[in-house]
Amino acid sequence: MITLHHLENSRSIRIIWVLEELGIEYDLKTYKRLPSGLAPPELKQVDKLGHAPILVDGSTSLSESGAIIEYLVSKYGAGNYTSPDDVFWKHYIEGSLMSFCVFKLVLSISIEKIPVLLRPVMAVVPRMILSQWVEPNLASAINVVENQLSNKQGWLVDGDSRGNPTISDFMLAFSVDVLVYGGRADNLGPGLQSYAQRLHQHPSYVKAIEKAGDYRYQKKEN
Ligand SMILES: N[C@@H](CCC(=O)N[C@@H](CS)C(=O)NCC(=O)O)C(=O)O
Repeated sequence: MITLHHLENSRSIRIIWVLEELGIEYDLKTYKRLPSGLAPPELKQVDKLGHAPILVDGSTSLSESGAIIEYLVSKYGAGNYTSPDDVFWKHYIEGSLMSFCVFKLVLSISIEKIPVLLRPVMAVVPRMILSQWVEPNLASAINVVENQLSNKQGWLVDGDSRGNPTISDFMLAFSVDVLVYGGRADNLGPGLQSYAQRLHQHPSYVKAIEKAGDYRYQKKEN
């Protein structure tokens, strides 16, 4: 039996989606973040890295969402859910796009935690890092994805031969949610916006969100 160790409001939604899309049976163990935003210490007892997601399949225990997705698709995907183009996107999404998303989130939160009266002085350095390094890099990473998605009606690399999402989409979904619904990115292009809408109507993704517990990265109902 497969067990997925999932942290609320996190990348581990990617793995819930893969499990739902591939129709794999699994146990879901959901953890809440500590008030600091970190994962609770119990996750370290499952895997020494202590980060979500962690997948346990019999005697195999894996962390790193990209590795878990590749493992599930190659073991349970019956040759589907892949495209030769995944090689670039799976690394670009986690290595470049997500890195700059995380830098932006961490620096923005740290600035917000500085008492308002002290911000003009104490926020000078984090604001400089944000404006000179993080934001330009994040904007160009977003642009790379937007260019790929513009004029597309389907998946990031057009799906597999049966029209299923591929590894690129399983990786991208969380980044799209953070960008489109996370409230910290302005002026996103129509490619990302419409991809987010399609994703949130895709049955297995809808199911993944239902199962994910607290998940703040979704369209707010008016
Ligand atoms: N590159 C890793 C990132 C793992 C990671 O940082 N997970 C976050 C959730 S999005 C986490 O566990 N955060 C809690 C913490 O840092 O304590 C992956 O793709 O799995």
